[in-house]
Amino acid sequence: MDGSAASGKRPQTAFRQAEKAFRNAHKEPDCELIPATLAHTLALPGFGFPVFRTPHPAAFALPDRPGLLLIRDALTPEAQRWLARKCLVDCSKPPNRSNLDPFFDLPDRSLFGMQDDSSLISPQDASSLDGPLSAVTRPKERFYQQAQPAAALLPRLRWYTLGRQYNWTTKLYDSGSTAFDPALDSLMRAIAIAISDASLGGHAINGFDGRQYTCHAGIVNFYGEKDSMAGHVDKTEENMEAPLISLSLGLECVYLVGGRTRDIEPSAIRLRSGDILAMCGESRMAFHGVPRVIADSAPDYLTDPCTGSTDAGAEKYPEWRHFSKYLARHRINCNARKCE
Ligand SMILES: O=C(O)CCC(=O)C(=O)O
Repeated sequence: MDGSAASGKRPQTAFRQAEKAFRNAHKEPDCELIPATLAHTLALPGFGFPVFRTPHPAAFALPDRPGLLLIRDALTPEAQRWLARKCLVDCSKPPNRSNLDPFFDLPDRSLFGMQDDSSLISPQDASSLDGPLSAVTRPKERFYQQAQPAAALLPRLRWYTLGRQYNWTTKLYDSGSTAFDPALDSLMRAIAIAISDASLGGHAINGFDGRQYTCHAGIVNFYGEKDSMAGHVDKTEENMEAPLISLSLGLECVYLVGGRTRDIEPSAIRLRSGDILAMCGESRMAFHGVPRVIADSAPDYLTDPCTGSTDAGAEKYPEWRHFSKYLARHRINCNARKCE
């Protein structure tokens, strides 16, 4: 009899045990990645700069996680800087919603673009929180919140929702809808097309026709070095055949992916900046999470403050040194879903 049975406590699930081992004991990802076959090229012409390092990248699958597909180091350094600017500036502002919304009256600009602005951002006024979202996310601590400058709030930013706005409490897309960034949509669609008909040893990994792909919803997740994301399944989307496409930027992380229940021991992958992960088919129903972000692991082409100034469109954004400072200490995950 194990200790948990004797004490009457429920034993920890295999997923929970793995989360703890990878987080606290710093266990290293050890899963076997098997080369998979992409049937189409990875290409996005007319973007103004090369987006993908090669049209025929190395793709990998996991033998016991059907449907999961990893394309290593797919995005060029310039495309990664482009995506960082999209995630931190263009997408991180109203009307998209963030984890800070219930607590602060956020301005119409991104916090990232306001770091040198010393004006204070006020606590959210409870009377302005109307409708179904506010009923479930009413800030409990509003009386204790102080006004804050943007630079102090930025480390507390954990996510922004894109397109159809996901409500973490109701677990529905019931919080309105915003326009999905068209360039980001094109990028995700190019990936969806490239991974159509991907296979492993003659067996299909993804049977979804990427030409039908469009981004209805997405999340930009921001992780500091100590942050994690608990295991969960993304199953709100009506369309579970379309892949969930997920891009990594900045610090590396340990990514766990298991099966349909938490009792299945998950596999661990190290995700790096520029990687594309697609959850297709069966893996759309798999528990997954991020138990650990790995410090000091971001690539030089993101952390070097002197890089990026000649990138296409760079003049519209804050100087790269601000991004380089952020990316040296953070991981960004940008993911997209087709909902119907
Ligand atoms: O950060 C990641 O790679 C995973 C994000 C995720 O699982 C989610 O947003 O549902």
